[in-house]
Amino acid sequence: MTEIPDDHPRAESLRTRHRIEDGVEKGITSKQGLIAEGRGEAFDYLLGERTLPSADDAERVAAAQLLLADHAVLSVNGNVAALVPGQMVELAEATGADVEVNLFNRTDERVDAIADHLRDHGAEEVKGLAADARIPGLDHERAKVDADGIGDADVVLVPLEDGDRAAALAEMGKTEIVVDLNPMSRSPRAAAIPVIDNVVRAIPRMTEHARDLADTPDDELERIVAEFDADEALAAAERAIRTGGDE
Ligand code: PTJ
Repeated sequence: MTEIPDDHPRAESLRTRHRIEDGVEKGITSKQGLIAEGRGEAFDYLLGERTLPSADDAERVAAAQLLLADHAVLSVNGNVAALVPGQMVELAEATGADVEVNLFNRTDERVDAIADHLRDHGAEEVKGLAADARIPGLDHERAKVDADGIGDADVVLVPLEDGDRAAALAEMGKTEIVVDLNPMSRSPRAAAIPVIDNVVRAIPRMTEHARDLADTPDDELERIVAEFDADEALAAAERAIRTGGDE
């Protein structure tokens, strides 16, 4: 891999790209994951490769929602496993959530490789290997979930994917938090809490917020969640893209 100098104007973005390449080489990330990364990079560029204030608000609301959940599950696909494996485990620990592998291009080899990778990054239990329940209305591999994981969850964090599972989970009455760089994509539009930010920035910030909110009473957490306006969060990100920076 070519050394990326720290003073390169897009150093962080290039390092992220290399992590996805590495994920493909290790059998964690699908080749389509490279294309998804390219789509994400384009939106991140338009957003100024930074966390917008509206995204930081959404990350705090997401943390409050995860802390309030009876059973929260963080869904992990091949891109998320390559980009933020340890950070997902930390978020799970900070919020009491489970971690579950859920893949669009599902093969047993990739599920096992991702589960091992998450364990290498500190996960004690990884769900998604049993795949003994189905999300109704989905006819592809992403419908396969664990009955005692996403099947049972009341809150699901869905970072970075296409929109149909997001809509199907919402249909099942689950509260969804979606992280996606494209505010016009179907998944964040189906979410109760859309987070328009790069997963590499969003997940550590959610963990920080969860730690700050750890001792907050439930009624205060409920107020934080109730005051969130999903449409406004999406509109703020779209404005930032269209105006070249301002929300
Ligand atoms: O590992 P698998 O088999 O489950 O497959 C995962 C991918 C991501 C390949 C699959 O879900 C897919 O093809 O997704 P799409 O339809 O390309 O959508 C990916 C979405 O994630 C797009 O809206 C991108 O803008 C967004 N995205 C890409 N990279 C990032 C991102 N959002 C946040 N952070 C990123 N780093």
